[in-house]
Amino acid sequence: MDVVTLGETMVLFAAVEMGPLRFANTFEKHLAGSEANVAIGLARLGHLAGWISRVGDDEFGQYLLYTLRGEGVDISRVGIDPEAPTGVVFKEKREVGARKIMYYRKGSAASRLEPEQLDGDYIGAARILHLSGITPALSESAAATVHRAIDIARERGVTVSFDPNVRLRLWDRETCRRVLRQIVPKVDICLPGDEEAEILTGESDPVRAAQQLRDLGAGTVVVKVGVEGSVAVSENGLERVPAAMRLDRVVDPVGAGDGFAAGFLSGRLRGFSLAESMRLGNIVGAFAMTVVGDIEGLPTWREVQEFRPGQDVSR
Ligand code: KDG
Repeated sequence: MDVVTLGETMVLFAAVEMGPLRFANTFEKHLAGSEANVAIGLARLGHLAGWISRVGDDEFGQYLLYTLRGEGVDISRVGIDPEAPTGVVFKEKREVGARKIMYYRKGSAASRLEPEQLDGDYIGAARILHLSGITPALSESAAATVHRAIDIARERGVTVSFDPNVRLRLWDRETCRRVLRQIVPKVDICLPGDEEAEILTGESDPVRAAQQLRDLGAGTVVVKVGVEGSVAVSENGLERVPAAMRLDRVVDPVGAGDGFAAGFLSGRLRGFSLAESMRLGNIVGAFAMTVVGDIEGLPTWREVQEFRPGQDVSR
């Protein structure tokens, strides 16, 4: 595998009608799970990606496995839990105001991830292990699994990539900050959004926040700053890359961060510079916002190249 990811994926039911969920009668079914989104994004860009998780022994679990398998993601290390269900999430549709999401994931199969489930050789053979801050919020055993996966990767020289993915519906701000700050020193690549960087550091300026996360011990920190693109602090100093495109209409911003991670990691795998990798992240993230689901908009490598005619980004 080029990249192995680990985390929960749920079935998402996105309301078709606008407004509060109580009035929604029709729902579209999608797959939703940050780390699986990244694996799918990487597979579309031509990389070998694997996803480690657990799903329930139910129809929704089968749906997730069918979809990931269909996208070419390796699911050989996904456990099927006979006792716990696949997680479910519902999402409102709103033209203005924040869209609410409702999780039904407590006690889900993926929340029962255990360190013993990890196959050290599988992680050890990858070039990058990608994780998110959602998994440690799921349960004690899921948090322990994240730490064990990182330890395996570090022992075997695998690059560790981490998107803090702060989800304050899953835990309180202080616990989130404390637990995620314990992970940051162990990662080579840290990919927060600007608000997440502020939660982790208390610093609203993205460059200063990135510097603080680097001071904590992260290798390269890339902060996503929405329409302004992204900024990075690495051993070579500061890098700023503007947004790749201005979208006339954002259909759904959810999934943009995962698109960014897929594009950025693809850049690293291809040997691109930090700035080129950030640019690729910005492009793939923007594609993800053009659709309701998290994964449908993720581009293939060919689409990425066609998006920038006249500029060959391949190597
Ligand atoms: O990054 C998008 C994810 O947040 C979404 O797919 C759902 O993984 C998810 C979560 O746990 O919130």
